[in-house]
Amino acid sequence: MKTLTSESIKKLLKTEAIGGIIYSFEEVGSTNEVASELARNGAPEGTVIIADSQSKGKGRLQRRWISPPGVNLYMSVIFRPAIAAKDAPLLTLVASIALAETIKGKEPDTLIKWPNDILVKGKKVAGVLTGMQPIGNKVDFVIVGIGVNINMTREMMEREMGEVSEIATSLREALGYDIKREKFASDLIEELEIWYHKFLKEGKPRIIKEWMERWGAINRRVLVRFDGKVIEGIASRIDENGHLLVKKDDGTTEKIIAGDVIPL
Ligand code: BT5
Repeated sequence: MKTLTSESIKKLLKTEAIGGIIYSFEEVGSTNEVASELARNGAPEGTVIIADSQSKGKGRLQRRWISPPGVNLYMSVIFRPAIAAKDAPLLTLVASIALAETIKGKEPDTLIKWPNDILVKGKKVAGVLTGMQPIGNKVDFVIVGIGVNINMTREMMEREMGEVSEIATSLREALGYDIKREKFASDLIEELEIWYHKFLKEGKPRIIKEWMERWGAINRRVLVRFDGKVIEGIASRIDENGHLLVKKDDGTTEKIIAGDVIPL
């Protein structure tokens, strides 16, 4: 089995701002943790960390990201934008748009699921986990971690993921053929660069608008679990902070900062 190396990705990359430095590892606990450590030690913006497998891949809210070797992409990018700390979650949206664009080039049935999932044919193919280190009320660095199921077969997903495999998919499963991971990684880095620069130049409204155009649940009836509560209503939009607004049947609107959405 071929591991994913920084050289193989750099050979294909047309950009330098992101991916000018790429560290690749056979196995780490979590690429987000390696990235945080490097960022704390001064690694520049655009540094990319990739691992062939993760022993402690992380999702949100202490959840696990299943990260077997040889088949997928586990990548973290260090950003150092001159923005307010409260705007750091916008980078999750930037990464989701970049992911959706990279995947849509191969499979048109690609949608974003709030806040950080990418669905292909209705199943989760990728997730984004963003971490931030502030200095005062500004950002010191943001780590954007991206996991994409690329060449896992259904059989592998069932074996590695158990029940989770029912809601998961891979690009290979959707497309019916293997994808070159280094090409996918370089395409994704290029999209990240495009959308990150749009964010820096044009600001939040452009990103919110582009994100909503790729969102699968706009004006759909949803059930949301958050803060130990469950509500039902119409997912109307996200606000300028990326929080989800759900209009309940009693006419009031609930703002959700972190939670899980199930379309009804
Ligand atoms: C996420 O969390 O979707 C964020 C995933 C981010 C993973 C990347 S990999 C590189 C970087 N380093 C890390 O340590 N993490 C990032 P969340 O929305 O909480 O989704 C987690 C849930 O997705 C789990 O509870 C499972 O139900 C499901 N899941 C776990 N592994 C999966 C996989 N490989 N494919 C699809 N679904 C999965």
